[in-house]
Amino acid sequence: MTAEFDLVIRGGRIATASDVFHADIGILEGRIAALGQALGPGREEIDARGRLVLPGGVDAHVHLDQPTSDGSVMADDFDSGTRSAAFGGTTTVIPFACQQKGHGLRAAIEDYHARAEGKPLIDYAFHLIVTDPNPQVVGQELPALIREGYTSFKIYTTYDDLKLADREIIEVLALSRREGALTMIHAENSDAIAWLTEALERAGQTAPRHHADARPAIAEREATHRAISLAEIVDVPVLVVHVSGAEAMDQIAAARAKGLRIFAETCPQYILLTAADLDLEGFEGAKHICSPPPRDTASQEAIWRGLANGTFQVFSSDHAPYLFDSPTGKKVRGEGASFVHVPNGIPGVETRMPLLFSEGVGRGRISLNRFVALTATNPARLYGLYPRKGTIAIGSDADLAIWDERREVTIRNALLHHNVDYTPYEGRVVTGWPETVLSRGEVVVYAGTLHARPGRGRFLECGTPDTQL
Ligand code: DUC
Ligand code: ZN
Ligand code: ZN
Repeated sequence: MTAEFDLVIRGGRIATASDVFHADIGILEGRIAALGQALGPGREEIDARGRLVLPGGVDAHVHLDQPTSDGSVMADDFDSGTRSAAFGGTTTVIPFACQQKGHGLRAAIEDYHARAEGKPLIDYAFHLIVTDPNPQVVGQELPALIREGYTSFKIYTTYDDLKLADREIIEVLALSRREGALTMIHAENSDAIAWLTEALERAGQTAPRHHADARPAIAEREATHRAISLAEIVDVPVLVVHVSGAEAMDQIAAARAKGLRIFAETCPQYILLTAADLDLEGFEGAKHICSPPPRDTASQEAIWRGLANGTFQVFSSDHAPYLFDSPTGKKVRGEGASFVHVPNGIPGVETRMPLLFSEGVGRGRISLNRFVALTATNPARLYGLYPRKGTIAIGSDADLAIWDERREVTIRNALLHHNVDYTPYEGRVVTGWPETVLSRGEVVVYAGTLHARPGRGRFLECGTPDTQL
């Protein structure tokens, strides 16, 4: 019998953001060509009976090979970072191309494309980080780049080399409104953090755990409230990234209850870590320094509520890969340096989906459909990649992950594929893991082994963000 499809995935239990059903998936030329019972033969076939078939994840907040200003070096480039993503069931990543103050955005884009050249295993797009929204950038560069497929950008209210003043935030929001782009905002009050940090340093309180004291939830709440208010004044949607707990989340929930289109992202560290993880023996707490910092167990519970009730639309890793035991990583200023000099960020691109699956779906905190929405469909929609990415539908790219939902895995850094020398989740037991992962119909991970070459991943131009979620 001649083959009707390049590949048929047979008999799996398929979940999308809205449905769960048993079907075969017929794949032709990298796309899903048919969904049905007893589909005709494929040139190749994968038996997925007893397995769960999900859309490949879209990790919309990933830092790869991003230059830093403190001498540290990100441990993952577009090769190791995308490989690690794929092994964790993710088939699209959206890292950041960061504008250097005083330089244009075009230069940043060219630099990041050069960094990616020949390396990605899976498909990728770019968010821009806008650090210098001068009239040339806002008036000319950004509108042109939005039309070229860079339709989302992150702005900061903190970090001296990144932060924008309120007037600059308003200019970026107004541009997003005019051009149909989506602004993502890192919301923490910079001056409050600086004041608290100086007081802690004067008192000699510089151990990693004081990072959490320097960046309290109130500072995040204030900046979140301000971001929402500015977006309301401009009358444009905004997405608040890496929300850490109830204080900021309540601002978002209240705004959404008023009918404002405020979107929010959270990350594994805010449901699984607390500030106590910054207070480990010696310098170990530095492994968990990220911003905003993890909070407490009540915050974790609040975040779970927000994941379940739709306050959060997106669950990303904020993968920021720094080696722990290295002078180019967390110890860039030596072991025992003040928390101020520890690079911010933790790795998590590979563990993002298994952790949420196990802790969320496995423990009955969120439905399987909500899991798919948070990890794949909603980020694809919000960042203009849907329905090509983020779902299982006829015509969509065949980006799929076949999960063994019963497989128990003890997370060990040695099992992971990133270039970082630790995972914050060492020793944690999860149930459910993606075994086989396809990108545009090509098997990239098969039964836990790598099956494709770096460089096959394609750059994705993003369309207009769908803010009707
Ligand atoms: N915080 C950020 O804002 N970005 C990277 C990592 C982090 O902790
Ligand atoms: Zn951030
Ligand atoms: Zn980040």
